[in-house]
Amino acid sequence: MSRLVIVSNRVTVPEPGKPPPPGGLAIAVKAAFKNRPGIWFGWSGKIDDNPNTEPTVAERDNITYVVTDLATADYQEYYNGFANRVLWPILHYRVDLAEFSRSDLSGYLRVNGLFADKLSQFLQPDDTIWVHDYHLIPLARELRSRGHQNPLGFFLHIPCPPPDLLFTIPRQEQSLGVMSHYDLIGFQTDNDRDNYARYLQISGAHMGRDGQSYQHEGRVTRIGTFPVGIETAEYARDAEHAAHSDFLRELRESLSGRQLFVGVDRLDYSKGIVHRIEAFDHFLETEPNWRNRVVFLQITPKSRAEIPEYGDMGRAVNELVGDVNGRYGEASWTPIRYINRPYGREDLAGIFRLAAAALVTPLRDGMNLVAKEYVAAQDAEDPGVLILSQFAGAAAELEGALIVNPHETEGMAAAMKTALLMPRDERKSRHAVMYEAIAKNDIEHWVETFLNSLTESKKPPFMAQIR
Ligand code: GDG
Repeated sequence: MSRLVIVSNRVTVPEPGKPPPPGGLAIAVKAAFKNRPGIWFGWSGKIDDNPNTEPTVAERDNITYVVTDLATADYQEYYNGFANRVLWPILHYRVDLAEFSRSDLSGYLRVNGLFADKLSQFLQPDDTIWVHDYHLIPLARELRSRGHQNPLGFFLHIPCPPPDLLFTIPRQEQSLGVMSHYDLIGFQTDNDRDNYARYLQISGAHMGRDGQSYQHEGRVTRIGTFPVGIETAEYARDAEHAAHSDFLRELRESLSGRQLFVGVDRLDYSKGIVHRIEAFDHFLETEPNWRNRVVFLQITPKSRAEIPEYGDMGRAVNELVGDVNGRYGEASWTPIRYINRPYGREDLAGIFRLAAAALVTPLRDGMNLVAKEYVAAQDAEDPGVLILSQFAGAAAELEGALIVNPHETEGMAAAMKTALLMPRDERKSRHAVMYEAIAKNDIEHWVETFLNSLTESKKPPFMAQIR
């Protein structure tokens, strides 16, 4: 078995007693190493302006963590700049929030070159390299230009919007346009993959007959759909276990028989937290009978706090939560419990199991693992209801959810009521369909299908299919 080398923007070396930071990518990627040894390379999360500092190497289980620091300008231009103020908003359909500068783009390209330089010394010719997410799109070109001919795959964790939106990225040919140096590009949904294929066609790429591959300067790149999953069985076990913890007992007692709604999201404008609270407000307004009978727990660890749009959004949520609690709250009941700290994974699993409904209502999301975790955490005999945005990638797989449009306040409020009143038989049948889907397409399935497809991409019969 060849070694697996995974590259992602941020890599956290596990420390005993310290919970990993919240974020779907790291959780998914870690699972790739379960049955194979390898290297996980990326940014340490530290800033260091000395250009001669060597990457730090740490062994944990069968993973060799290799992490490198970033200089202040790199951090500002690559991470806070082009990646998170251009690519993140535009790929989430929010052109209105994008802020482009040429220096940020050159910082983005520079850091991709820097990553390639630092990673090169650790690479062996038969390593399989898997690059993750929008921060590192140009990495393949940088590695190829340094002579690496390894199988190279890329997975985009976030959405890929239609070409009209992709073309709003200034100088997109320098960032998105350089994907042809990969052998395989993976997307979360068919919709994302098809959007990218249309972008390629419009850009004049030489497409294969199947419409799922293209050729550029002698290299064939395949594109495909690989919906990311979770460790379904383990998560279900953790949730069952957590249901008996002291933490859960205290939470249950604090509800005094009220029903629980839960939302868990990084503090990010893509997650639709403001729209969700407005819908809960509407629900309490129009369904006075439910006042004092339901509590909405929103767990929202802060993220990307240095980016102005995130600060603005954080303030908007604070204001709205205060407003709703002030209008409906009573001495013995707070409608929204809003928390800006992460919880441990087991506690979270227990909360999911206790909640009558999860509100997973992003305005756009590549997949959304919280939706899948909520389903995994349920007691199959008395499960809760998943309220899920039609704009989360997960909606393509979780047919048993109550699907909502997060832009329609009344529709979301109606779904909240439906969830609370749904008979047990219907909850069970909806849950069974969803559990089956996430058990079949779990995280191991995701890893195996992507890596097998990457290996296939390198085989000659496939290459012969191109016109
Ligand atoms: C990106 C894409 C895609 C959250 N709060 C806490 C906590 N979390 C965990 C959740 C979940 C993960 O973080 C969040 O994953 P999501 O998928 O919901 O969202 P992103 O971070 O935006 O992830 C997304 C994903 O990559 C994978 O491809 O699904 O579309 O945007 O696992 O449970 N975990 C703990 N405490 C918290 O307070 N322990």
